[in-house]
Amino acid sequence: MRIWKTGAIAAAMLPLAIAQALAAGKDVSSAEVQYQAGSSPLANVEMYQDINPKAPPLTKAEFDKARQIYFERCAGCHGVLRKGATGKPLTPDKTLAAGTDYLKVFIKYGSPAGMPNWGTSGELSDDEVDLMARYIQQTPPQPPEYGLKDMKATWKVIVPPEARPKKKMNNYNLENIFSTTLRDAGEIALIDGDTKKIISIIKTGYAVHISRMSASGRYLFVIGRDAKINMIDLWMEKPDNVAEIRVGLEARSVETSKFKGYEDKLAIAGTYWPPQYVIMNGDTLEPLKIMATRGMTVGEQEFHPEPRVASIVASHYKPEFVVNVKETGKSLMVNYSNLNEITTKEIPVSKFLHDGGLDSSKRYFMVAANQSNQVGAIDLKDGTLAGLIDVGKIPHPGRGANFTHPKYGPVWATGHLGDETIALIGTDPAKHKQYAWKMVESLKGPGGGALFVKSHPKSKNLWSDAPLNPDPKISQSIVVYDINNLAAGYKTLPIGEWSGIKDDGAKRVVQPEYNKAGDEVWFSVWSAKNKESAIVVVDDKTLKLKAVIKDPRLITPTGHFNVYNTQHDVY
Ligand code: DHE
Repeated sequence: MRIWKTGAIAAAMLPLAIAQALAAGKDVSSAEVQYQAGSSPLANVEMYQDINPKAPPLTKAEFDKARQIYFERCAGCHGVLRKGATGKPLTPDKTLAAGTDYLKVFIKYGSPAGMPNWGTSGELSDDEVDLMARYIQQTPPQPPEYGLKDMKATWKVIVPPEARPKKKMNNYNLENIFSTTLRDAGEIALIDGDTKKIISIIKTGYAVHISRMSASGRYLFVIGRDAKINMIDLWMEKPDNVAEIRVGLEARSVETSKFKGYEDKLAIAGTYWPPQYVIMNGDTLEPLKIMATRGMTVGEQEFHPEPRVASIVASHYKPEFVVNVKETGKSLMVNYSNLNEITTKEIPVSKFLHDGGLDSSKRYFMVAANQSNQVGAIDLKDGTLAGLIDVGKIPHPGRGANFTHPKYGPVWATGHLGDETIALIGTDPAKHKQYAWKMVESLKGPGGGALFVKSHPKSKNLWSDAPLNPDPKISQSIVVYDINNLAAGYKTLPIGEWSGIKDDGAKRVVQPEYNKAGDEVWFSVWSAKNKESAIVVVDDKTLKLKAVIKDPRLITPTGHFNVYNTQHDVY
């Protein structure tokens, strides 16, 4: 695992004003940089080179190479249009003033505020550092827009609804199947939760981010980072793709309608680029309605040209999807009952909305505003912001974890990327009003770099991973708390070691996920694509190893989703 050295040398060499302009702000941990700096599929998209005569020249070949490097390494933090996201803006007004030499130092050595040391780490050669310093002084190229016609050109109904089975045609216990992302293989594995055998490996888009279930539990939807959605019919003799579509150039979220009367009727996906979401037919993925998210930010109320769509959740209270828009910091309540004259209510929450999940009553959606160090509680019944809670540094809940705290009643938990704590937030304004929408407790964990927490209504355990912690002892383990004795602290289980993997792979332990019964917990042990990975299953009661699933086809497993728990929002 790379640990970014943020450069004291670089800071010392740079004039203060430039250091401040380009890197000022909060410290960024190596975990955070690693997390944000994932490659964007936009790296392979052809873009128009707009030449600014004031900037150092670039040939077309240099422009194409630099664009590719930018989208592979920089866009996650600095934004597609370089307007700044979690990293600082890199627009020509700022970069031209800094000049090539200063920028080269910055790129080569990094900065104390979290800019990676791309040159001294060996990731970029001196020539590439020079190229990037020139590139970011030029006008940022804009990737193409992507409308209905583009979507339709990629849309395939592989098995039309009338040709699909009328009943379940296999003997699998569908509710206990796990859909596991095989990130770098562009596939998912369907794993039988009862027998722990792989049912099938299904080709998908690149680096599937999440799996979501239709309300009935029949259809599984997965979305790749390249915005390709696959719709898988679990009723088939051998579950497989029945429809697919590419809804944009880069994406992370997909969801389906769950309100009574609309079960399995619609699907929705949000894109990072272009900044928009699309509502589709739930049977076929036919794109029906595209809505843009460009607009004003909360707080300063400034226009943002590329506010990405982060998490999306279906309401159980109304025919609505909650679409969380990252850079503008708004949750949109999108009413899908009339797609022709669609209504959306905009709830200002806090900037940098990212991931989140429902509370145990399913009335409130708890969404992390990660760079704002806050969690918003959206009331899906009243369509209001019930609370905005200050938590630790960079909350990252996944969908979070719900349990009943012995003192505070129902709480929802999130871990943090930027510190070692787990925040517990009271979620029951009816019976525990004094604790509702407050951080009632902050548990101490082993270190930062946590991504996912999990619990289950039938369990007394709370689990937390820390796959991005720079210490392999922490990233290769899991911690577990006894909900009835949180004061006792956590126990550490060496999942990476239990996997029995002998090679020197990263063995990052990622995402606890319960089986349907709530008596075992599954973990991915995630190594690079040329190294062995595994899934480790632990008995929830005894905390002992129950099974290790290994197979050469299990390449880079990351997220995994139990059908029943995903369908019913159990976490
Ligand atoms: Fe994720 C959820 C975005 C990096 C694994 N991730 C999400 C969601 C968003 C998001 C918006 C919420 C979707 C929803 O609920 O509708 N993730 C991003 C990024 O932008 C980011 C920071 C950088 C990137 O380049 O993608 C990023 N994510 C990662 C990873 O590095 C992880 C660990 C491995 C991977 O596959 O890339 C990862 N993200 C996940 C998983 C979920 C997720 C497993 C679903 C959690 C859940 O419980 O639902």
